[in-house]
Amino acid sequence: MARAPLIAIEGLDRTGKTTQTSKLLSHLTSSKVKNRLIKFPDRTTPIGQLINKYLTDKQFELSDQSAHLLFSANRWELYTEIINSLTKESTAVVLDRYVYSGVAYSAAKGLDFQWCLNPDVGMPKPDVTIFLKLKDSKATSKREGYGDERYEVVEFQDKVRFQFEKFENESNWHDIYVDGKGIEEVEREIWSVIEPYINGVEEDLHKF
Ligand code: NYM
Repeated sequence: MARAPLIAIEGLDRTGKTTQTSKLLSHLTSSKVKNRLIKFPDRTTPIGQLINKYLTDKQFELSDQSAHLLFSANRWELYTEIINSLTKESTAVVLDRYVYSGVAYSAAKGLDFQWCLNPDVGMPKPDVTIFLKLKDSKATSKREGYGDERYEVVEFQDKVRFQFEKFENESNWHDIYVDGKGIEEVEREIWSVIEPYINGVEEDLHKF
């Protein structure tokens, strides 16, 4: 028996994740695959609202550890929904950021990598992860609105990228470079990675 796939789209800030995630959902729908999007942080939940304040209000201070645990708690708020979608509802779940972002952003601040992963232990592992990658992290700093939120600073993004790269040996992790490519070219590359998974994956869910 097969179940629906769990697909994660990861990347640094402003690499086009949200645009590409919506393109991917359209491809899934055209291929008659039931699908849903979950974006992390999910800013609509009670914990998500606190995270939104933290990200947008630079006067609102939290310790790095507390912020980290809130991001993880925000994923646990959606745990049951994710599992039910994949199993009971045969619905592919596309995640716009996930555990990898959680670890990479906090470890980039200097928190211990394994400590950062621990609160997410038990969350389902994606069947396939796309990492939208930049050769030059300055490339996106010219995008409109860059710097509005906490973390949107080129030097910090370089540190985040270094932490993300520690996950590159995860199974089913795919790097896709975005610099100098048009939206459609990246969209085609993503689809060629995802398409083999859309008709279902082996039933067992792997966990972090
Ligand atoms: N972020 C996101 C974290 O620091 N930890 C996490 O666990 C997650 C999911 O939130 N700069 C950071 C990365 C982004 C910020 O995400 C908001 P987005 O995708 O820009 O809304």
